[in-house]
Formats: sequence, structure tokens, C-alpha cells
Amino acid sequence: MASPPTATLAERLMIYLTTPIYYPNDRPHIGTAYTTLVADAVARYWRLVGEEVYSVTGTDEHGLKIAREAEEQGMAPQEWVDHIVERFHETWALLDMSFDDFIRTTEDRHRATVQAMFQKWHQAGDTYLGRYEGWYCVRCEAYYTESELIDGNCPWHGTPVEIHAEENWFFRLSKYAQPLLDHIAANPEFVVPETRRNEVIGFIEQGLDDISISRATLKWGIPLPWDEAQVAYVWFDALINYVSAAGYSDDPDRFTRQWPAWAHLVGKDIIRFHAIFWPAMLMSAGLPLPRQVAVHGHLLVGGEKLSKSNATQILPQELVETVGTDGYRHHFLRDVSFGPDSNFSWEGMVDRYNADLANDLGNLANRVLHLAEMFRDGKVPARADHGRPEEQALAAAAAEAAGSLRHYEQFKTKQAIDGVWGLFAAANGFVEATEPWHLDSRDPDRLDEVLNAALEALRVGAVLVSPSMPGAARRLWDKLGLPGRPDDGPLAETATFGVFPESTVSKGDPLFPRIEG
Ligand code: ME8
Repeated sequence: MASPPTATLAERLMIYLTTPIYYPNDRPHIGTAYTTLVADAVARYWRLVGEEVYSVTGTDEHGLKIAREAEEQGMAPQEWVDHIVERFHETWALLDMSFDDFIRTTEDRHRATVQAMFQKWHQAGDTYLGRYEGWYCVRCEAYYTESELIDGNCPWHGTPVEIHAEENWFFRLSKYAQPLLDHIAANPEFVVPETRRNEVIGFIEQGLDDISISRATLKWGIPLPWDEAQVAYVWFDALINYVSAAGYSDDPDRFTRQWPAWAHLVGKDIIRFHAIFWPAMLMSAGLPLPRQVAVHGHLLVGGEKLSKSNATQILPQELVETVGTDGYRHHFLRDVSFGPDSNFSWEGMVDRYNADLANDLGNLANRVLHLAEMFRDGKVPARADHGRPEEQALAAAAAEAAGSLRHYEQFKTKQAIDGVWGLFAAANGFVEATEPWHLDSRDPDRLDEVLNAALEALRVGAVLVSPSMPGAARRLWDKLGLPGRPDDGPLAETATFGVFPESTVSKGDPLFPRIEG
């Protein structure tokens, strides 16, 4: 069987980027917020470049876990998820997330798509009735074989598993083992990073068993179109959100332009669902596969100031109170390398804020704006001398910093921001070297040129931090008295180091007040 093609970037019309849809069983924590944040920064990068973007997050609302939690709360499942989903909207707003869509699996557009996909597998002969008997972890909503359990417990949660036995519909996953291996071999970028790709290959090579895709004993789910007594297994419901949100059942024109996805961003815990089940489900339905499944590691907790031992216990709100939304975003995007596990520490976050934001960027902005106000009443002439070595070095640093944003295309947020910080280091060096505070009496024309170049570095800097710190970028833009917004783009024009235009700049409050203690 030939594996379907993966569209290349040049062929595609839209950058369609997804996060997992989260279980609305609690408020979002710093782990779920991490995936969402990386997706948001990358989506903002593509918009800045000038690409058409559709970025989606959402909630995974069916299944046994949610049904049981609702029961514990004494609520109907729908009432419970409606309540919790608000916490997600609040947190994403607090963190300045800019999604184009938020999909809930209880929506009609999703229900229709799930039923259509199940019907396709059924028609393709990929479903059959069988008896499932084995181990189930409700927290993962996943089946495990005896050998996968650790001391008889769930390998992820370490908690007891349940024995489940019932008559279910099965999906012929085994049939897709070879096509999946062929697809991964032909598309080395299908799963990144490489260590995760090898993990997926190893898993498939052990052999794939057919999998139960329906539940007879659960009511909280989407009924199968040909057997209404059974509801869809929650993972075979949830994964379909990616085509539902692309308009499969309610906007076929958009679906044609949007599918296949440019990338699904996921944590390492759900790799086999995304890199094995999902492509097999798409192959069976005759749909093309996403270009990429990009897998990141987990946030762990270190440091001493936190009493919590697990990242899932820390809420973004607690951190935003200290470092603000932009400080939060900057820390996770610059300090967490995409791929390996990473330790979160309170001290690391505050140190990062003071070093990068209060010092490097905040002081630079304060200083330059202060000088512009003091010597030129905030009105710096559009006067420049780009022939000078100091200005040339600054322009080169700006070009290099702008080029580093390309790392966002590989989710390498740290490298992208490291590059941007090269511009702030160069701009601080430029101010030190040119000593504008001595120039007004000695060489006023040179003062105009120096202030103009330093303001231009701040302008380009505001453009370049707009994917990672959209709020701070806008505040800096306003201080610079510029029209429009720093993220108006296209990047190729707005990040080009030129002559700072006539405008009235104002220092105002510090961009990033220092955090003491
Ligand atoms: O798995 N560090 O939902 P979920 C980093 N509903 N990321 C973390 C993390 C941590 N400590 N903990 C969680 C589900 N995440 C399913 C998904 S998709 C069709 C269905 C992030 O609420 C990471 O992205 O348990 C992980 O994959 C996801 O949250 C799991 O979220």
C-alpha cells in the first residue's frame, strides 16, 4: 500500500498549527501552557512573516475520566465541562494567546466529523466487532498490555489500572504498521526530534495490535453511526478534532486549503497517539497526513521556592503575578529547549527576568528614551550616518537577529530569542561606545545620528520580540510613538534596519521594573 504524500511548505496554502486539545478536568497548568505558548509564538512568527495562519487549541471533553469527574462534582458532564472550559479561556487570555479557533469535542461540527470518519473506516473494512479484555488507565484514557505496566501500575502515572472487558468495535491498526514505517522512512521530518522518531519506529517494529475504538458501557461520548449502542473511544474521538477544526464537516473550501496540517505540537506523553494512531486513522479514511508531529519534553520542577513537586500543580497565574505575562512567556520560550525535559525553577525565572528584561532590554529602552527626552524633547530628527562602523555593526546585528527568527519554524524558540538578544547586546554596546550624553555640546549632529540609530534598534527589537512578548512589544512601540503595531509585518520590511522616522517618543514608566529579593 502506498503511503499518502505529505505536503511540502511550498505546496500549501495555509500554516495550520495545532496544540493537543486538553482534558478540561482542571485549570491549565504550566505544562499545558507550555505547549500552547510555543504554538502561539510560532503562529505569531508566521503571521509576522506574512503567511496565512490557522492556529487551534481546544478541549477534549468526552470519555470516562471526564464522566467520572463530573459525577464526583455532582454535575452532568456537559455542565462540568462548560464550567471548566472557562478556566482555559481565562488562562489563555492572561497569557496573551492568539488562537484562530478553539475547538470543543462536544460541538456539532466535531460530532459530525467523528461520525463521518468512523463511517469511512467502516466502509474501508477496517473495523470489526471483537472482545476486548485488558488493562485501562483512566487518567491516560489508554489501554496497556501486561508487559507495559510497571509493578502492575500505569507506566505514566504509577497509579492502578482497571481491568476492562467488553464487546467493542476494533480498528485494524496492524494493517498500517508497514505503511507507517514507509511513510516515516520517506518523510524524515514527519516526527521530530530524531530521538522521538526513533522511539516511534521502535514501537511500530515491535508490532501493532488492532485496537478497540468504542465503548459499550459509557454514555458520555459520540455514538458510532452504525451502532448507536456504542460511543467512540475518547482518543479516536479527540484526534479527529484536527480535521474538524480545519472545516471537514462545516467548511469544505477551507478544509481543502488547510488540510493537511503544517504541524501538530504535542508533549512526549502522547506521541504514539499522534505518530501511530492518527496517521493510520487518516490513511484508512483516505486523507493526507500532516507534515509534522513535533514533540517536546516535559517540564519538571526544581528549585526551592516552590512547595509543589509537580509541574501540573503550578498555575500560570501564580507566576504571572511576579513576572507579568511577558516575563512568563519570555522565560519559558528562552529557557526551555524544545525536545528534552526541562526543570522549572522560580529562581531561574526571576533571574531571567532581571537579566534580560529589566537589564538588557528595559535599561536600554529607558536610557535611550531618557536621552531623547532630555536632549531633544522626545523629537529626534530623521538623521543618520550608516557609513560609520558603529552604525554598520548595529545594522548587521539587527539583520542577524531578524534572521534568527527562522528558528521558530523548527520550534526552536530558545535559539530564536538568543539571536534577538544579540541585537540588544549590540545596541547597549553602541550606546556605551558612542557616549551620547557627551555629544550635545561637542557634536549635536552626531547626537541626532546616534539617538536615531539607537531608537531604530529599539524599533526593530520591538518587531522581533513580538512573537514572544506581544504585550511588551506593543508597549515599547507606543513609547517610540510609532503608527500601527510592531507585528503588522511583513517581517522582511519591518525588521530592516533603516532610519528611525519623525515621531515623538516618551519614556513613561519602566518597561520592566526590576524584581527585588
Ligand atoms: O493528553 N510539561 O490531554 P492533557 C510539558 N486530551 N507539557 C505538558 C506537561 C508537562 N509537565 N503536562 C502536560 C491529553 N503537558 C489529551 C490530548 S490531543 C488529540 C488529546 C502538555 O490535558 C503536553 O502537550 O493530558 C501534553 O501532551 C499535553 O499537555 C497533555 O494534555
